[in-house]
Amino acid sequence: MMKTILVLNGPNLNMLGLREPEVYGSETLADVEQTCREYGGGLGLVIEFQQTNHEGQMIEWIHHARRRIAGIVINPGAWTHTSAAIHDALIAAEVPVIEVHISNVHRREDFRHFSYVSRVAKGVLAGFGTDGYRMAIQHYASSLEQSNA
Ligand code: CA2
Repeated sequence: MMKTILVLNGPNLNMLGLREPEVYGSETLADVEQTCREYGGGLGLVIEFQQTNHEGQMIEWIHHARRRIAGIVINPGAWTHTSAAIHDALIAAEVPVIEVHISNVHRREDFRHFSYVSRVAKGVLAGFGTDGYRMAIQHYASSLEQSNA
């Protein structure tokens, strides 16, 4: 059976490509979704792609991943730096997590240097623009292939 990767995006990422292109690039979130679906599909993965501006909705999607999803790719947006609730939900889901940031958060304001999510992530990608999403999917494709071998 095809494995599913859940790609989650937090607050304001629906604005991608519409404002601040110098920080976040010119691709829209719909472009990123299409790239993830095509790239993941080519690697034999099903991609579920979601964005929300509501923290409770994000927590529900993370809970629903339990025992159903092979890996989570999450750009938690500003919740990265504030949300113990998302940290706790990711632990409860018991699904591997890769944290993605389009910008290099460590080159930016101090408040972006701390992440609640990194503590529970297998790996973190920051500063590779939207390529980070593909890099995370590629990692799951190769690690899932190895675990099937
Ligand atoms: O670099 C990233 O991917 C971030 O997760 C993006 C968040 C920010 O709070 C994190 O510190 C780093 C912000 C997402 C907002 O995205 C926008 C995109 C275009 C225009 C306005 C906001």
